[in-house]
Amino acid sequence: MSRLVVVSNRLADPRKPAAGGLAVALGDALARTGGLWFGSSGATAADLAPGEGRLRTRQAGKVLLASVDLCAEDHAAYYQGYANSVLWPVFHYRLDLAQFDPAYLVGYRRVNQMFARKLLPLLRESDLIWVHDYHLIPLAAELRALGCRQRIGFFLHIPVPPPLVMAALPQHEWLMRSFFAYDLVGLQSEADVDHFTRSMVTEAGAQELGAQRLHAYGATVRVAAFPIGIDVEEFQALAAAPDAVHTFEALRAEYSRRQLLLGIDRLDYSKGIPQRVRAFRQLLERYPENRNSATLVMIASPSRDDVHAYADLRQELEGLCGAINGDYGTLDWMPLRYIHRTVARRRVPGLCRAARVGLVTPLRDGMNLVAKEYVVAQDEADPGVLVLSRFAGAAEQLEEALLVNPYDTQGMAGAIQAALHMPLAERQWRHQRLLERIRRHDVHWWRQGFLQALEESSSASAA
Ligand code: ADQ
Repeated sequence: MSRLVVVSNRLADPRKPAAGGLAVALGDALARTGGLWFGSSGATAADLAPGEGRLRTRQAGKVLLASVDLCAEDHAAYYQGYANSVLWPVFHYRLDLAQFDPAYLVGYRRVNQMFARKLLPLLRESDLIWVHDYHLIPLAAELRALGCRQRIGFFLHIPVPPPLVMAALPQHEWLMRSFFAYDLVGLQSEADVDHFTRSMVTEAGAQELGAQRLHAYGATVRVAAFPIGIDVEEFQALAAAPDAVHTFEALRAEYSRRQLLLGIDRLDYSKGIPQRVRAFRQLLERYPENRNSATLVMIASPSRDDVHAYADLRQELEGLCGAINGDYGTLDWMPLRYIHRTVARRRVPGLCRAARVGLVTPLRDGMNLVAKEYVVAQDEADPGVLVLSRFAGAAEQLEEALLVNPYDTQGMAGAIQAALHMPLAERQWRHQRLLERIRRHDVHWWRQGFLQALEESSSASAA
């Protein structure tokens, strides 16, 4: 069995439960093969110059954790700049929010080159390398330039936009070319595979070879959908533990005569949070029987505060939330509770279970794991209803959710009304089907599927 090497922008200690399902699932696989996890530490060091990094290694059980400190300038250009102010908005179809500063791209390349230099000496000949997400797209090309011949796979956690959106990215040819240094590219959904393939064919002149293979620039890459799942058993264990049970009981008692709706996200413009608030307002307006009853709890964890677009979103949201409470609140009922904080992971299942309706309404999302967590947390005898944006990757799998268009405020209000008043039998059959699919396609299925496909691929350098 090959040793697994995971590379991601940030390291998480897989032994800490707060790390979440993905870190735990990758940690399991790493522990089995005695692996290496490589990424940035998130810390910046004043004594480093651009392009320099300080590597630290630490053994955590059978896993070697290797993290790299950057200088503040590199962190700003690579992480806040190119990754989060260019790739994130463009890949979420938000060209209006992208900041195409050429210095960002220079920093992004510089940091990826430095990561390749730091990683190369840690590699063994038979390693299987799994690179994660948009921060590291050119990493394989940089490793290959240094002579790395191991198999390298890439998984993109965010969506792929259609070809003409991708083409708006200055130097997109360079970015596309860098995907061909991988042996396998995994995407979240079939829609993403379609967009990716069409971009490569129209913009990079790639040939489709069949069997999910694309050929361009003298290399062949396999591209396929590997929809990510959650660790169902871990989440169920979390749901049965005291913190989640207490959270559930406290909310049930508080809302015994009211209906609770829940939204949990990072505060990000891709998550459709203002659109959700507008739909909730419309619900109260059009269906007055919900006044003094339906209560929306929204927990939005702080995210990327240092990027401009996020501060604007925060302001917009505070205005919308304040206006609803001002217009519809009474002395003993506030329609909306907006909390700009991260809740402890161990309380999330209790929150989900207490909510009659789970609102997951992104304008675009690679997958969205909250949708899956909400379903798994429900009481099978009396389950709540998932209202899910059709623009989340999860919608391809979760057809029995009430699928909505978050841009259609009236339509979304109608779906929320239907969810609040759905008969028990319908709630149960929808829930059973969703749960069954989420169980079958969990995070272990995802990881095994990807790694097996990578094992089977021949190295790009050998092709
Ligand atoms: P994100 O956009 O960060 O990730 P998402 O899938 O929505 O993520 O959630 C990830 C985790 O964060 C979930 O386990 C959720 O419970 C937790 N979480 C979110 N908000 C929280 C809050 N306010 N408090 C506590 N916990 C919170 C990217 C892509 C997604 C893709 C994932 C995984 O953007 O589309 O699903 O990666 O591939």
